[in-house]
Amino acid sequence: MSFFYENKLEKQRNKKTFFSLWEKCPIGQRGQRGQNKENMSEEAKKEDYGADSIQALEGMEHVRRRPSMYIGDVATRGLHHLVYEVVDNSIDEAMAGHCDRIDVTINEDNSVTTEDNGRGIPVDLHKKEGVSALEVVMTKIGAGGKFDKDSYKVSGGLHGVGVSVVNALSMHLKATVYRGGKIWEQEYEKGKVMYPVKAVGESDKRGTLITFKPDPSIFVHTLEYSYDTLASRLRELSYLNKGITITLTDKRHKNDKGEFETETFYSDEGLSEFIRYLDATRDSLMKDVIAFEGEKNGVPVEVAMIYNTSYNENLHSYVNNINTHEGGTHLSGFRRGLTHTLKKYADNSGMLDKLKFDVAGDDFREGLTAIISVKVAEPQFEGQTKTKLGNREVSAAVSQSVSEMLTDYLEEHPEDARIIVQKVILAAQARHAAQKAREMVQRKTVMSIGGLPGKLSDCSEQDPTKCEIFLVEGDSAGGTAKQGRDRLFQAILPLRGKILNVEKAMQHKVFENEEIRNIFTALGVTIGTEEDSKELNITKLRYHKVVIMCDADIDGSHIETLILTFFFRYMRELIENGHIYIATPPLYLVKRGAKKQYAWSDKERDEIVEKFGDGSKIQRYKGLGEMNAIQLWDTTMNPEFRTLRQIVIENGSEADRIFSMLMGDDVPPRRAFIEKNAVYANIDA
Ligand code: 0RA
Repeated sequence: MSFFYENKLEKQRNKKTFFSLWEKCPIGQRGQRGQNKENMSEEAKKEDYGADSIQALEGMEHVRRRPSMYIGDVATRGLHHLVYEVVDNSIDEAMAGHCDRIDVTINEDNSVTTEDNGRGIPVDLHKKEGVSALEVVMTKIGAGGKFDKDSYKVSGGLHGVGVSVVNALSMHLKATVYRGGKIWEQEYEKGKVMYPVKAVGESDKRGTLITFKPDPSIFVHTLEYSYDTLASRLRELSYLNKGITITLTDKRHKNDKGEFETETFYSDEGLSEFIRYLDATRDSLMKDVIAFEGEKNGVPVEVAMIYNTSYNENLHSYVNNINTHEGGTHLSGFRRGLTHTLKKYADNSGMLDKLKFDVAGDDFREGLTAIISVKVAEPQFEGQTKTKLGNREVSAAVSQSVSEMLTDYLEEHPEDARIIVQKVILAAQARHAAQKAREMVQRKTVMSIGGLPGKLSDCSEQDPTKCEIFLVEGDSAGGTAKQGRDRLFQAILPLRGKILNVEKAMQHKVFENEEIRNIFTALGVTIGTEEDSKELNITKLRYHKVVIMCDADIDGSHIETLILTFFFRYMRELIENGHIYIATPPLYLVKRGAKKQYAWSDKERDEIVEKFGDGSKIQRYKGLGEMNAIQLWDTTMNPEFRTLRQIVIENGSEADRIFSMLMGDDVPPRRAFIEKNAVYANIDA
């Protein structure tokens, strides 16, 4: 089972992604990223300024001083956000019916070029500003949208801030517009115009071409684009906006055949194809995806869904192409419409008559994979990560659309309808069984102190924000960690071997599992309320850092995957709130005489050997157990020197797909993935 974390070994210091799903943020000494510094640009750090002066700042200047306010952060996410921002403008053109092709290229120097065949940004004189409209679009914050008020901007990145923000945060940007038979051009440095818009030639092409190079003084953590990250977002966009051809080309290196890696994303059917892509490794209960689109009270609603044999609910919701991780009114509208319609159908069918207990909302969504995509003219985003839709009116619009369209569907497809109701009944029965198991978890946690697992070595600090818990593979490594830790703020919970694969287990099996119950109780997390049996309560979370610490080998990475799968399916909020980390123990110790140094990759090992010279001795750490308590503390647990990788969900639907593939039943796609990603094979050889 050698499939995890090549990146950890090969590139662990450089923030690379965890097969395109996870961003690894090195924290601690290597790649220090304090919260405050993180959100401030270099320029802002140099100069102190008060609230008044912010208002006086010109828009572009403000973007450079407070980039995180516009693009979320200045790490990997923000860097990629620049591309999404430009592409969003092209998507807008496409949605307005003027564009059907978008080409994205990562250039050799990590600059990015996007080209579309839309109308081209207007270049004529902007009356109010007295310069070319192109210049206004590129240099005025908030001017990025269309000028004609009829076409509202529905697409938009995290904040939908416009290309001028990309311009402000680029050391260089060149805009080329093909429009009215001519080629127009303008260049900028850090958002400042280098020369007035000029015609540089003739062409009957139409469209906009933008090349930008992110400013290293802003993006201090990394300038390296991840092909996989961009690819999964562009793929998602192509499903969400059918009929647009989007390409991605990586010009940084060539493959064995001497070609640049390139992919074309195109979807003819949109969401129903997206469902098939996401559910490729699950067994579906019906032949076709249930899909409908419509409009209610001015809200365009698109839904695609299918039931599969799994026990998981996978709902992915989007507003204006933005993944709304935290859900919101459109998602609750969908749930309500679905429950209401299926319940009515099931009641009328008589199939529930023999059931001795009630069917709950959850039961209608077990084994359901669904995508809800709505377009909202003025979306209000709320929640911790501003990905929760707040617009009240959307709830009724979605719920009514879903009710109407699903009612018709069930009437026209009685066979599918029967399959769904049967699945619902099974889910209700299983939930009934799970209830008791879950109550055991709850009772234990509620009773606190006395209820803590016997295997937990707790810390003495009471303030959860200062506390860490290490989930350690195996009792023996657990013992070492217990000796090596700082007992003031570090708790240790050893886990026995391989924890349950929750991807394949029914809920009640999960709650009956002792290791999993220990995790719940140790963390102080409870689950289940009257209305929603899966709702998490993390308000009593006892440790704000939950660190998974496994051997740096094949088994260790498998256990890491099992634990991450558990958190992803059962405590996703902990991941979303940034509480889950992975420890990175070293792979080697290189010694020569009194000199010694640890290495986290083969490359690093070789560099140290070179530095130390002949006579260097290399010790390979096969597992945590080979280190003594002091070594484990020094390399892996001491906050001053360790590297923790924070687990971040970069793309929710892609993460879901990969987890179901890795942990599910379908072998061939898993093997293909492993072969593409594995590196342990040659490390252990
Ligand atoms: C402002 C107005 C119009 C189009 C655009 C901007 C526009 C922006 C971008 C950014 C990337 N590609 C783009 N394509 C178009 C409307 C133009 C008109 O009315 O002719």
